[in-house]
Amino acid sequence: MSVPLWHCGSHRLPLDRPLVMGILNVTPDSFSDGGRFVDTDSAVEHGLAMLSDGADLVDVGGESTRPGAAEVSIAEETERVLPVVTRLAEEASVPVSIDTRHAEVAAACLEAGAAIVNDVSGFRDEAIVGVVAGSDCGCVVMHMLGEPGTMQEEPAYEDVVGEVRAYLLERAAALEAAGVARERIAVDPGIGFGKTVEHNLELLRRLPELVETGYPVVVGASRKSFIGTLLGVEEPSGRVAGSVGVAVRAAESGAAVLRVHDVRETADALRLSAVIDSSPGPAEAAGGHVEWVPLRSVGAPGEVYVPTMGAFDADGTSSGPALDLLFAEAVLEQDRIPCMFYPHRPFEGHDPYGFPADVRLMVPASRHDEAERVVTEALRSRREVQADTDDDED
Ligand code: PMM
Repeated sequence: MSVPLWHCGSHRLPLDRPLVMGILNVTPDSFSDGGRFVDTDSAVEHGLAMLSDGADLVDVGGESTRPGAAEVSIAEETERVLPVVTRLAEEASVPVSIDTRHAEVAAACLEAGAAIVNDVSGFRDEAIVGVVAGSDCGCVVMHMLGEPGTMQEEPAYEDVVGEVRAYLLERAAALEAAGVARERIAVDPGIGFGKTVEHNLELLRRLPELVETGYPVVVGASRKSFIGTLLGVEEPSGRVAGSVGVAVRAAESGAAVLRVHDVRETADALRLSAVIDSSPGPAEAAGGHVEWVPLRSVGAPGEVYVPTMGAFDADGTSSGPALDLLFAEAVLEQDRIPCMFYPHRPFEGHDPYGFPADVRLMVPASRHDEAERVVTEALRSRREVQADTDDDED
């Protein structure tokens, strides 16, 4: 079974487990982290820390869209985000996303290496559609009712899920008509954007209806006010546990990307939830051998581990993805490239090899390209030897 991929510039993000998108607001006035990362160095440092904590993507924003936020000019927004996007695109191994409604900001950030444009207005403006159509970036199409300044003034829907879904499909179709490939598009119901507490809950409860559209679904509920209202917690920093609960629930409902402030907490919770699903009980029962790696060490401080296995099962020429992975592990060990399995090693001694879809071979981000080259080459030679042997036998 092939894993669906989200195409974002040169990145291909496998969607066989939920991805964590870390939020980096470079604004003086966002509701949760406003004012914390206004200078470039502290913003970049926080972005890299989120990667060590397990973020698969970083989303940089320079305009607060909370009701009542001060207007910001395009020049000011660009000045806030561009240096941060530029540095992160250079230093981070994961895709950098730019959260903007403005074509000029999007264009400048794509030029600087951003791989995703996240538009909370759902690409309503022709100009930003033109910018993304002229690039190969990923696109997050979000639903917002009205405009940020007034969106929370008695928002009303006949059927919130039906209307949000229809809007997202209509905007995605407009992007596709402009030349954006379907594989590049993700959709987002826009939790808190022109929605009451009840609207947010209904969107989360009926999330599978958005997942059914076939587009990867992004959910951004982190620390938002409905969580504060429901828990009776005024301070956004007191909403972490509630936010993690919502993220895990959204992932179980099929969300592909969780946009969050609390990366480590969310990534840990999602990993544990995934491990329960891929628990190797049957392999152990069959006398197999299972080796666990501490989940936290995927992204240990100072060294970010990234998957390097995508090509192995896509290749399909060998006796199975688990054998390919074990072969790749041996090749990497020979070349002294550190690697580990996440969440655990394929089950040796178990026939057929137990292989939950989301086992990955991880290598340090800094050695990813080298690892991919070495393993691809080794797999190719093995295939050639195999083909020669087959010929001799004929
Ligand atoms: N929420 C905010 C900003 N940008 N983008 C997407 N795709 N989805 C969201 O839910 C979303 C967003 C506002 O929240 P923040 O201040 O926590 O960033």
